[in-house]
Amino acid sequence: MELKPYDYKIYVTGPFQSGKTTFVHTLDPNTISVERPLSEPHRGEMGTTTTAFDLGRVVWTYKNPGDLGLLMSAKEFEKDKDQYEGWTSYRIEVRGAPGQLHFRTIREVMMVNANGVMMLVDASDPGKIGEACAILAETKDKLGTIPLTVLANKQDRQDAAAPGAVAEWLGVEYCYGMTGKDVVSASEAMIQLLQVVVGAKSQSSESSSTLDVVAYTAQEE
Ligand SMILES: Nc1nc2c(ncn2[C@@H]2O[C@H](COP(=O)(O)OP(=O)(O)OP(=O)(O)O)[C@@H](O)[C@H]2O)c(=O)[nH]1
Ligand SMILES: [Mg+2]
Repeated sequence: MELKPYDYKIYVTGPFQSGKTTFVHTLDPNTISVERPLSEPHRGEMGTTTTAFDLGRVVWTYKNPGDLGLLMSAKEFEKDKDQYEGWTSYRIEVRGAPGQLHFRTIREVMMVNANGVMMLVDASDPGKIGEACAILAETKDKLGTIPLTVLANKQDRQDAAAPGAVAEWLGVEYCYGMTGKDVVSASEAMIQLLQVVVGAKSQSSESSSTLDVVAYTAQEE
């Protein structure tokens, strides 16, 4: 029926090794990722790095307006969709970007048509704040005034700074704490942003102040 494969697109960005690929896979285990092994360990771990993109598909569904509802992979929703008959459901494309600064051109392609942004920062790695600021500036420059949430990621680590401290590092008003490895934490963070994205779309420009608690528009910075 419809040609567009999704209702909203969420762009996931942030510096090198901030946890973007992990986060997208937590939300959708069927995510397609283009990556390669790291050439040297990063903070003691020999992981992978994204060289093109992560492409995940999730569905956000809720019974009554204002409900947090449920977030699940598109595959899981397909399987159980009879259960959600009569609920409001949105198909979401989750598009992760490469964090290495020299992949800027790829990031610019990946963010096209985004309706919202999740900017992940490793709260235990203050050394990456310069790169985080550069990526935040590049994102705002290209996407303008769309809802954007800054996430102080890896809150499960003992050395993670609190979200308020990460907000200060970046000079932003608000940062939301997340553990991208954890499905509850990752889903909550995504739903918070989707509430703003979906609400913002159906509302006039005088958006309600409650929405600003979890996300701010780039123009306000
Ligand atoms: N403790 C902890 N580690 C995490 C979390 N999320 C990711 N990591 C680790 O952080 C490292 C980088 O994770 P990735 O998901 O590959 O990060 P990325 O942002 O996609 O990295 P690039 O593609 O190189 O930009 C890996 O060693 C992950 O295991 C988290 O929530 N908690
Ligand atoms: Mg990655």
